[in-house]
Amino acid sequence: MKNELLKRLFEAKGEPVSGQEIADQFGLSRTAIWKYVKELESEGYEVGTVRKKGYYLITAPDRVDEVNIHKHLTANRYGKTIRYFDTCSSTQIIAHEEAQSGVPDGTVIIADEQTTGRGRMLRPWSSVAGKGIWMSVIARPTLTPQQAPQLTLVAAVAIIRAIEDLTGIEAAIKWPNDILVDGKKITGILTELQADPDQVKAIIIGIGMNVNQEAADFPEELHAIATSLKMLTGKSVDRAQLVAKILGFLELYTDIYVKNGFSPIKLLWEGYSNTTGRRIRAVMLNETIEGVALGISDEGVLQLKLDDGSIRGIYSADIEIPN
Ligand code: BT5
Repeated sequence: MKNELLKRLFEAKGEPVSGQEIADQFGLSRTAIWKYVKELESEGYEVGTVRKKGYYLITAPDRVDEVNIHKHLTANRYGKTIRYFDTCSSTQIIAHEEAQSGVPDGTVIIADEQTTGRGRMLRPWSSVAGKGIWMSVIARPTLTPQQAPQLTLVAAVAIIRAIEDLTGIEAAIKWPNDILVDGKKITGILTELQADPDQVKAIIIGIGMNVNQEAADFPEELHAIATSLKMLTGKSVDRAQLVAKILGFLELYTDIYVKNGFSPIKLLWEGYSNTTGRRIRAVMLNETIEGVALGISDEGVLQLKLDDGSIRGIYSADIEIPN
């Protein structure tokens, strides 16, 4: 009901909405509606009252909840169902549980703050309150498990397009899962799989994006390697609008991948890659090798040309760019 009231306030675009009418429609008392208004105010919404006319919305907080995201959403499936948390351990953990309970394709788990956000190999992911986008999309594309890792690359392209559309910033992709601006990380992607041997059940696409942080919001060890959209432009960005943009592009490019294969995505991806043609170092669990990055294969595997002329396919690594 609170969400319904909020929706009406938004739709009225600052004009008063009659508390009596809503109360009648939902079989509630006017006091009940007033209590919901008070709840909204405690969440940071500013609501005004006009005698005999009703309530109107003065300002809304920058919240990444369902109502705010739905104001901007253009996707058909992605983001239709959104579970928002003020704070949670990790949206990735909740998304895994939800995926097993059978939620629909495109369900989004999103939090204002994560207390134990994580990256690959359980590395910590800094997820302070009110400043970033910490979300996991539960996608159920008809793909084989072998085709699933490419979804990281599909997501990277979608995120770059969304950032560019909303801020004009041209970001670059560092294979496989980093989005960088001026060499500093602005977004990390963590793609995890739930699958049978021959069929994907769910791909959990975790996206961590730094949006409105100032330098001081990052822990000391990230100062040299992380940045945010606000640090780059000096302006705050509406996080809910950005989430909606990301979901729109993510649905678009996932559908293109499922329908037409990886080639069209690969083309876009290579245009945004900051490593193609450069000498790089691939740090893997058991070895570190250097060579020239040639690009990616149709399987999303990084092709590295070693100094002896041989070509190695890299499936998973941290990439460094030597000086
Ligand atoms: C990643 O891992 O880049 C994937 C991050 C995915 C985070 C999202 S948030 C929503 C969802 N829920 C989760 O719990 N996770 C996902 P990786 O490539 O392993 O990079 C991790 C490294 O990035 C860390 O070791 C730090 O060096 C650095 N790092 C941590 N927090 C950062 C931040 N906010 N911005 C930039 N770099 C960060």
